[in-house]
Amino acid sequence: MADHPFLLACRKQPVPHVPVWYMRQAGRYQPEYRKLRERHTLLEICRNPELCREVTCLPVEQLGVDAAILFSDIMVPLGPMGVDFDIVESVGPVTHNPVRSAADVARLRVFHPEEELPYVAESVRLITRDLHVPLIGFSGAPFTLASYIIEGRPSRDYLRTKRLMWSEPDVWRSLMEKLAEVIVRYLRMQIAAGAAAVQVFDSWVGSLAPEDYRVHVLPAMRRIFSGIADTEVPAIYFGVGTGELLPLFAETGASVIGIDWRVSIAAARRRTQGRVAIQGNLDPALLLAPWPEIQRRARQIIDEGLEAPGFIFNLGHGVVHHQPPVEVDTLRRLTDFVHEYSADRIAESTRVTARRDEP
Ligand code: 1CP
Repeated sequence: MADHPFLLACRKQPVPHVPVWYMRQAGRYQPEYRKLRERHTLLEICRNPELCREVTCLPVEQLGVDAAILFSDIMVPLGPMGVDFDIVESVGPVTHNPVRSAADVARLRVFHPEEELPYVAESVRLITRDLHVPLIGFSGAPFTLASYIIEGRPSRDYLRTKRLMWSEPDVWRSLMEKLAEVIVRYLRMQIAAGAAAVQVFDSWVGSLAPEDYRVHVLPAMRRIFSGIADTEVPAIYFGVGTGELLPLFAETGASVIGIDWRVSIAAARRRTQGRVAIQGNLDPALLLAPWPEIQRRARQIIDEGLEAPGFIFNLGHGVVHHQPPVEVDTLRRLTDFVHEYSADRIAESTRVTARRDEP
């Protein structure tokens, strides 16, 4: 498993083809998932290792992707911290007891995931028992998790979150530290159970100015990545709209940075000074476009990705939930295209290098 293309790319080592997986590759666009969701809530699937295995592995079989991602939600570890939440249909995570004061933060419990979330480790063990590609474990990042528990629901502008950050910096720091500690423990549990890589989702941190990110978020991110560094599994850090934050992302200690479609791969490499591998960045809306347009844009991304070592093809954000849905066939075709086109390009450049080296 150590020399699987996905893990090689994470470590910026040579690959036979560009590895590919998709954020939200398990979800509503799949008829099988929609069927399962008629009988089970999202959290029921997360808590049941057999169902979790089924949903996690389905896209690997259906799409032929190079990695699986544990089926769960970023809210899961907040439950044992004392956050009372639901995942509401067509809304997302809703917190019934939002965290808005020093006392609210003081009440949050830093717990032992092995004791309180044993089903997550059990799912990882069950999934990795016969999975033939690496399993990515994951967690939400402190800022993005804080945004859900402070706002109480999905937000557009994060006004309460930013107000707390600026007006009570000590309370904010304590919240970031508690979340970071829980995240380190939670990721370590997934790695110990068999996750071959982890991704930390900071979906909404792109709402911050670089100065605010540096002061109010970066310390917690460094703590997270240094807290799992000894495990030596690749750590991917992803956010949306983070173009201006990328130089600071390179200082977090993550080994791979996930970018969206608003920033080019070349710019991302420059801004991170080539220190990390890059993952991305097809606009997920393109999956609703005609195939020739998808193919044209995928080709551009692969060409750019291959200009330096360390590239993983992905979307710039998750597969969209749309009516009519993204077709499973489109993602299958895209996966095959990424593999075939990149393998040809890599084989060609290897031949050119070999010819050049001839005496
Ligand atoms: O039942 C459903 O289908 C509802 C949609 C859904 C799904 C499929 C939710 C509610 N969560 C999930 C699973 C999930 N969540 C996965 C596993 C699927 C996979 O990748 O294959 C992952 C990795 C997440 C992580 C997650 N949850 C993020 C980070 C990634 C991202 O998309 O930015 C975030 C922000 C959430 C919160 C959340 N949970 C659900 C929704 C609809 C949302 C977003 C709400 C919002 O817009 O703020």
